[in-house]
Amino acid sequence: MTLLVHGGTVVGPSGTFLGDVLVDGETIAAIGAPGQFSAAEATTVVDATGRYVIPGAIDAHTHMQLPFGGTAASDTFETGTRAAAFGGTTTIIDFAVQRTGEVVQDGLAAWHAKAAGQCYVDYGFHMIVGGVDDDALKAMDQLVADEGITSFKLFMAYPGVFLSDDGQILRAMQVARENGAMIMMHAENGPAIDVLVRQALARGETDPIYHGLTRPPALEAEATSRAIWLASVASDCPLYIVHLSASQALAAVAEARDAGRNVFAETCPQYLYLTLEDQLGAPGFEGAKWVCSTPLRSKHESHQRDLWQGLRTNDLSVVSTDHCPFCMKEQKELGLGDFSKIPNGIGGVEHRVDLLYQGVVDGNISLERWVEIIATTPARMFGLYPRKGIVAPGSDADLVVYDPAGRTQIGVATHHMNMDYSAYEGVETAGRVRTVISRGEVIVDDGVLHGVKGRGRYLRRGLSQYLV
Ligand code: DUC
Ligand code: ZN
Ligand code: ZN
Repeated sequence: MTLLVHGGTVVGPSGTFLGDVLVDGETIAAIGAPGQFSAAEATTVVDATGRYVIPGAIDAHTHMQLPFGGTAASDTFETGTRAAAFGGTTTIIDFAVQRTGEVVQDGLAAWHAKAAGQCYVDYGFHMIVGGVDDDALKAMDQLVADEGITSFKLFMAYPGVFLSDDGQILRAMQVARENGAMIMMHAENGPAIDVLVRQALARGETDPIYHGLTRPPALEAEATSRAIWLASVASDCPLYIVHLSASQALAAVAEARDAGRNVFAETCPQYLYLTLEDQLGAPGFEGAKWVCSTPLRSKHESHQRDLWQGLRTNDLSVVSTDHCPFCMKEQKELGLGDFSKIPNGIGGVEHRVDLLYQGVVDGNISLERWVEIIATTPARMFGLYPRKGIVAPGSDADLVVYDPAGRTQIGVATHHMNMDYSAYEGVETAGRVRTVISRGEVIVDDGVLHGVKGRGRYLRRGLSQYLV
């Protein structure tokens, strides 16, 4: 079975060129000059004339059906990976969860059970270690050696739920330094935030905007710096700051990177486009739609400008979504009258490719950088490269044919995520996903789903390629 994508412009981090892509089975067989391969001999032909051919995008941060705040994220692996496919994302890396007192391997088995047979695209797992103890530390070694899980998320926030104290963080970092794994850090000072939350509620400040105001940039910056210093004590353990939103936290990452440290960071589309005032501060309870942590930041400060700059300078290496959707009805509504009870999360797995392409059109990033931050770097960062993240012979034939002349309307009426609202309702972006190919199979074409549930495979990952 061969598939030919012809007439397109292949885009990768190292350049852009007119080229035809020949796929044999599940992998890319060759890339040739336009017209080099015979269309008559291909089983399937995809016309990419006037369009970009990019590697299938990789969302390295999703939370399908995550139990949180008395409910669970509303996308299952089925609905979430289907939405991902529509948006040109052909790989997700989701977070399996271990909580205090639980066995890490049991948490992993539970995540495999949720995902197996459900996914439209390929998937891997990071592991959240919510209870760092002797057994959990041993389990980290076992997951790296046997399970293809090479990254572990720790929390400096959510006391009593996920939080690790500094001693636990240091011990996990020491283990990661030894086995080569990446520590992913939710860097917010949770105990200090909880004080501010209690004080706000005591003053009668219950609206969603207080979620943001009680999680100020200083408490993201403090935790980010602390994580960086703790990693230095663990002999420069590889550290990846997730969902970075504040300029001050970015400055700490940039300083560490300038010093040559194994420190990396991601941001998310919501921090690049949405703000504390315009979304979280929407009238009444509307702002609940945008309650996520870290929170949206003030438009009167430098955050968005600095985040785009960080993407250009590589102080921010990746854009992931932190896809963690909750419906307004019966989920976000749990926090009516008390912002601290609003489940934290925004759904966005379907729109990252388009929202970041808008960044190209707006002049914030180059075309090549777009591909790098949505596909190539996540693959290299999390041990999937060169199988994923690049259009090259031998790589999985995960391809997106992207139409720069198209437009994408974002809204609840058209999206495929299991959410009763859209965080980007009414937004229209330049560009449109036309054809999505996963391991040689057209799974979405012009807005029509062709892939089937269960075709997505679990990916065992290697170590990050960025470590020294
Ligand atoms: N942040 C969120 O917004 N949701 C889930 C967990 C997290 O860290
Ligand atoms: Zn987090
Ligand atoms: Zn997350």
